Amino acid sequence: MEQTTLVQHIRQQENNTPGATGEFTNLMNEIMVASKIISLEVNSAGIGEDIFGLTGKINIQGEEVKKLDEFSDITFTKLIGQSGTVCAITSEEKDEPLIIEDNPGKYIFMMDPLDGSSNIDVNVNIGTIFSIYKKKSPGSEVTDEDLLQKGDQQVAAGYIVYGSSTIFVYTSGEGVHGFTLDPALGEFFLSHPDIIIPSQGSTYSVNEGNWAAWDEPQKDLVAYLKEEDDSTGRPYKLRYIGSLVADFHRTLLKGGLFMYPRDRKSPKGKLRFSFEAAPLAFIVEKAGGNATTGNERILDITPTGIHDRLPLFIGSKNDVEMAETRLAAKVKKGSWFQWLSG
Ligand code: AHM
Ligand code: MG
Repeated sequence: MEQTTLVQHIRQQENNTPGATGEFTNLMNEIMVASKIISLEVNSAGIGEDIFGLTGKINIQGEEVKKLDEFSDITFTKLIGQSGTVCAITSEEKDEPLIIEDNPGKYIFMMDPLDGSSNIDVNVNIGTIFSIYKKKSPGSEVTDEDLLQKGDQQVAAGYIVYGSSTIFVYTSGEGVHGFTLDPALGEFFLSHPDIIIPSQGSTYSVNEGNWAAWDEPQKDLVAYLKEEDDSTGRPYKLRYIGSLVADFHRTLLKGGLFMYPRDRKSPKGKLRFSFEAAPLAFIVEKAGGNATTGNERILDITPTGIHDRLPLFIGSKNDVEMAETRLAAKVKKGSWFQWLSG
């Protein structure tokens, strides 16, 4: 049986793009290599060197042992920064963007190098999320016009789940495709071509421990999902891993609704626009789903800072629409978050 590798797939997309120079292909290849290195490191975490978070240790080469999230950040930054394909890299791990002055390329790379960090040391799935934009501003200087682009300006986005197997999912605008790493061959093979999210699911995914800090519309929405009603398929099942990549991956394949609403502790929301919400919104829309803040399409948003946070409702089209409709119907004058957001 003929099997398509990730490298072949990326090259095919380049061949189908008139005027393509190969720069995007090179960038994607570097992302792939970095993800393989991190996959190997994640899968051997705990063997020998203690990489689970105890910094200050010295490894056999006399270097300080990095935490896995730091290791991922450094690996992606090194490989992509030297690839000649990007002029800036922003990372959830870094306060400021890294501007590439030596042999810059035309792309901007944004990443959450290892998402779900609370799950690293308990052997639960973690992942990488990335997003690619093209430099917009004229001249060689990288400006806010380049770093703070509207979500729908993404050229490509993807994520890698380091789980029972390592899966690389990406879209460059034409369909969403998933590749599974064959650990023996060290190669990603196409395992999930043209992913389409079911228009409705049967699960909801949210940190319900935050209930007391939610406003009334959010409580009403979750209470509604738990009611019994055969005609609408309720109650929904609850699934929450606490690693966005893993919760999103399940939602993409099986359908359903993932939510991280604003709450009293995080009045703006917890998840970040550039590193989490926007790339996953780009992917879910290309797979036929929806992503909103509860009342605004994520991809219509232009961030004001690289670490902007916002509420996220993402998943099956019907489920996200249902959530928006219920939230809107229940927003009453005087609800605390209306008051907060003026
Ligand atoms: P991180 O970037 O520090 O790992 O935080 C993001 C994670 C997401 O993976 C996940 O969806 C969410 O935080 C879980 O948050 P909580 O523990 O509040 O439920
Ligand atoms: Mg994160």
